[in-house]
Amino acid sequence: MLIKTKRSSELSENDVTDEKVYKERRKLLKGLGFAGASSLLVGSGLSLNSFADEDNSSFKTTSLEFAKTNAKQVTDKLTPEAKVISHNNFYEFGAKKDQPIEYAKNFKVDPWQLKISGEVDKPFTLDYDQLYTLFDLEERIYRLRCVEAWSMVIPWLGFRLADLIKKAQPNSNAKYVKFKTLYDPDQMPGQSNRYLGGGIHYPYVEGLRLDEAMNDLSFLSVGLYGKTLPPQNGAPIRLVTPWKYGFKSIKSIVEIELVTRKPKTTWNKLAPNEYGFYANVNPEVDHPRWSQASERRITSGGLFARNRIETQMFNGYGDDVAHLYKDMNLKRNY
Ligand SMILES: Nc1nc2c(c(=O)[nH]1)N[C@H]1C(S)=C(S)[C@@H](COP(=O)(O)O)O[C@H]1N2
Ligand SMILES: [Mo]
Repeated sequence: MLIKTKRSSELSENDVTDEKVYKERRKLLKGLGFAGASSLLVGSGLSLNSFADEDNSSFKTTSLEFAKTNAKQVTDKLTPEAKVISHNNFYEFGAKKDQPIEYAKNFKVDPWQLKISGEVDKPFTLDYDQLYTLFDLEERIYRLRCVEAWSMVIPWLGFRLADLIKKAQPNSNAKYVKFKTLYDPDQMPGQSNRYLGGGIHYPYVEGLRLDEAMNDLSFLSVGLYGKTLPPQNGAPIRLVTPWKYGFKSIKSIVEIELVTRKPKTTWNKLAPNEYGFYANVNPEVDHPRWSQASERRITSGGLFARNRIETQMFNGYGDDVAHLYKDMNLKRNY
């Protein structure tokens, strides 16, 4: 069983959520011997879908064991799981928010291969099971701020991107990290149907500067709300960079390559004046077509809930990341 020591400055899960359902489910899982029994249930054929309440996807998610605490928790109320898994941007499965849950429900994630290559001394490839077993999984509750000015608070499960990169031993030519989503038009209807796929040129690609990638906040997520990722959220593995607009958090990754030159990125190629390489959340730099000063927080409230909040610089993570950009003009490097 995996226990991580808790720093006194850290908040526990109790401090950050009153999501009773979430806790009840965890208790239930523990009671049934799921959490902590075998180190991992992935691939065992066991499914928790039978009591995964309102989930209407036929995709099976599985409980994962993880450490409960870490350094980066936020005090915001969690966005309910039902909303996290039904309001998505994943254009490979349709450009409308309610399409991915429908079009991704038969997405096959096992077998999977994630390749780490490029300017490294020890390239390697992970298979599906290794995504969950290579590193201890921990929970990170992060804000996710979409460039479209809505946001959520999501309890992710996963591990530091830095841990994966260190394992590959980058050489001195490695300056950037390039990410690629699966290209499989047979499974991803948006990749062959321009209308569904929003005019994006696939595969979806993203990139980070190496120091951004090595920052403690940069996270590879393999789960949310205690279970493996549903496909619409980027199964089996996706990036989460919480101080950047959501489009940097590339889903269903098959390749991570260490490179020397700044990689091209999907939204920047599509509309370079609207979406930059850095894409740091910044309330002072508006999108050409709308303000970034505030956002709509997606909560348990209904349509008329008062959920308009001010957007924070670096999405509130400035203490961790502002130093990465200290000599940069953030208006120019948007
Ligand atoms: N491959 C891929 N990754 C993607 C996207 C996408 O369309 N394709 N959408 C991005 C955008 S715009 C956002 S806001 C987040 C949404 O993540 P979520 O659906 O898990 O909330 O995923 C990002 N990752
Ligand atoms: Mo987004």
